[in-house]
Amino acid sequence: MRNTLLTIATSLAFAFAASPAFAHAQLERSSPPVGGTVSSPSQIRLEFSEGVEPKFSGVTLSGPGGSAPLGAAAVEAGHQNVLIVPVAKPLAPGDYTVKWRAVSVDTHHTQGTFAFTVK
Ligand SMILES: [Cu+2]
Repeated sequence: MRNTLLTIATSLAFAFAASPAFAHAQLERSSPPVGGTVSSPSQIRLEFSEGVEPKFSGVTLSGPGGSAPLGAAAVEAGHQNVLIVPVAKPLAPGDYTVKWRAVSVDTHHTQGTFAFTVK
């Protein structure tokens, strides 16, 4: 019985270590916030759980007028885990979808989608 439990515990540890969603660059916080309602933002700011490579990371933004023009993605000074993407033009009111992709400093890829509303 003791050996069986130990085997299960070991298997779980391996399952977590092998999971691609574990310990990579996950989105922890964003501005505009996920599901939030805001005035037209001047930038999209994404805070990840670990450092990201701005050359291989970025976002697309789509809304009522189609795809919104964005500037080049960069990391925030002193915060390799924060990706900043300038919004080129004021956004018309409506619902927007952010699709982000990130390559973390350990070269693992993650991606996700969230929505916000411009009032
Ligand atoms: Cu990783």
